[in-house]
Amino acid sequence: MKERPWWQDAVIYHIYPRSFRDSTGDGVGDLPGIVEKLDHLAWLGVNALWMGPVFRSPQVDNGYDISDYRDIDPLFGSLADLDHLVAEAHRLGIRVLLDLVLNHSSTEHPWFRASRDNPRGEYSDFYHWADPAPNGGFPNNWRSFFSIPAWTWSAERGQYYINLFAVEQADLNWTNPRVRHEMAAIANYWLDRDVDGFRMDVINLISKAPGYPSIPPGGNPRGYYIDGPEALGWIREFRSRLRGTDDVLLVGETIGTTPPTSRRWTAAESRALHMVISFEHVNIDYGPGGRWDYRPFRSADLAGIVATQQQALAGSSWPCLYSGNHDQPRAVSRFGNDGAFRRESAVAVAALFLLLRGTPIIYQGEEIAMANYPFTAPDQFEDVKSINAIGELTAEGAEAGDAFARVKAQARDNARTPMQWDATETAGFTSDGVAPWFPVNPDYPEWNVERQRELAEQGEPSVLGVYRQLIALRRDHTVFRTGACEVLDLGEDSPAIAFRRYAADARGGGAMLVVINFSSVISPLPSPAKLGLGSLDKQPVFATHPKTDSGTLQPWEVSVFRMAAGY
Ligand code: TEU
Repeated sequence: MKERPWWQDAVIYHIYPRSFRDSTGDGVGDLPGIVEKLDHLAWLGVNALWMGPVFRSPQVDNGYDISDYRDIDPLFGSLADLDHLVAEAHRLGIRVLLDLVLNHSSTEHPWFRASRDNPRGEYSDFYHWADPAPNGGFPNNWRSFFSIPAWTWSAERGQYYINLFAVEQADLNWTNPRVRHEMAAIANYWLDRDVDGFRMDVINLISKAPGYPSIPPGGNPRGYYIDGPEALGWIREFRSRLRGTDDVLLVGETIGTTPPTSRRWTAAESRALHMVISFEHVNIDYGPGGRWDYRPFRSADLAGIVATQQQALAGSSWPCLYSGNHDQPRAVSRFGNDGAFRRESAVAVAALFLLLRGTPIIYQGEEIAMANYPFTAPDQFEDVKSINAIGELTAEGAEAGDAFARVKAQARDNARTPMQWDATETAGFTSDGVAPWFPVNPDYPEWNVERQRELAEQGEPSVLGVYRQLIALRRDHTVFRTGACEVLDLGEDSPAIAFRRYAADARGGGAMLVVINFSSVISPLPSPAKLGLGSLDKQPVFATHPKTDSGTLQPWEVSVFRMAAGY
């Protein structure tokens, strides 16, 4: 009987290294700082960590612009520090995933310099180069994800190159077999240093439509540079070249993909990716104008998206579950209520993303309900994506205040403030007297690990304590790790989200029902009859609120019921 892959029983903890813990006193997080805090991950009960890129980089996009794939940027430490981190994590039973950025490199990478400066040299087609259009303009109408054209002119080469992100991030040409060999060689270099797998940055963008055709007006980039024609085959080839056993985890970040394509990427028979980080639920509040055009959403909208994701990835595929990361506003601010119900809603969001079918990824700070930062002016943004967005919105005629308000709510900067460890001067992120690279959220005296751990150990309500309980619930009840999942239809107007976890091979017998009031108002408890289920055990196996009456759910209340046999 084939052993279950380790990641299907795991909970992964996502670290943004520059904001996790600064051990050297330079104001920036580093690898020894992560080692200092591994006991926090062990206490939570997570089984793996994914850390953002720590390779040599000019840091234009905070490390997602790599100039040397085989060395650690001195900002974060050394190769020896990396080896030590891996060894210490393994000693604690925590696997280590690195963040491989293989769609593009920094324009400071030697490959790019050679490709730019020597059009007939061996690196000439390591990147995507094209002549100007007949009118002298960009070769086509593609736009970058950072609000600028997807092409940049190189005077040295006399051609344009593709940059789907910042100008300083040039897209590698995976059509070139030598590029593909180099990509696998990079991965094997880190596998030889005992890492356990990779999160693969925007890996579904590596295949561009031949000839770089423009996208028809109002068209979608899918097939042009999202989920392009060769991507699946190249990823399958990449995986076939990896050393190590099938234990090596590949988590693809697949921006703009769809649930059916996610299924194809992760189906066992595809032998491509094991899981994908998809975006349907984190685009839920995008209006017609995209990220900076906020649109409110209802609980039923989120339940519908989650249901679609679960259905698409049932069977041999495997979902990846997350409520936020370094590219998203803070989950409690986006999905919850970071005002009157900050603790309760943070727990409700956690229950949704920790108890569905799939592998949860917890982003640093979610376990203590870290919230969006109270930015007051656009010059406080550090992220190239935010800065470019302000420029684009202003160029489109938005008033300065409107442009700022629209970016502030959704800025990636919100999730990049230093981790809040305690109530000392810089929340314990760096040494007293040292200015952190980015400001600490002023709410740190109340919202920090130390305070929440004290509350948890006193048996008082704390987000951190509930995260630990939910992780234990997954661990202790097999059905949460191996069971099938059915998200129940409670109707468009229901503020509740409910789903059933059950053994795929039989109904009931340890099946669980999770019911969450995903709102800030008291709501009717959906009746078991309405849920189409038989009687439930009267006492929940987990509840955030004492069951006073069976008719209502308190704001953001979570209850998990064992279901009677047969359901
Ligand atoms: O992100 C992909 C990406 O496009 C998001 O950053 C973007 O913000 C999107 O609109 C999310 O809704 C990956 C990395 O996670 C990100 O940090 C990098 O900036 C990007 O790729 C380029 O490497």
